[in-house]
Amino acid sequence: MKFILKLFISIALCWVTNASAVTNEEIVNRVTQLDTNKDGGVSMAEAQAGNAVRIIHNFDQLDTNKDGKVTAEEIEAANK
Ligand SMILES: [Ca+2]
Ligand SMILES: [Ca+2]
Repeated sequence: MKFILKLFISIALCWVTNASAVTNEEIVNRVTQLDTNKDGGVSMAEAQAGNAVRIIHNFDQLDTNKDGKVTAEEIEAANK
């Protein structure tokens, strides 16, 4: 019984870890795709060009350092 419980917990932990890794990878991929001038962040113009509705609507909240572009790190921080 204890063994089954341990097994279940390790599977659950593994699933949670994998799920968050995929999410972060997806964010990085999306930012890379939208970042057409390759300066490491998505500007409002780039978000509009890529039709990134979630970034457009939340731009001010996502751009925490107010440099006019949203980075993958800023989106990850907002997702926590
Ligand atoms: Ca850019
Ligand atoms: Ca920023």
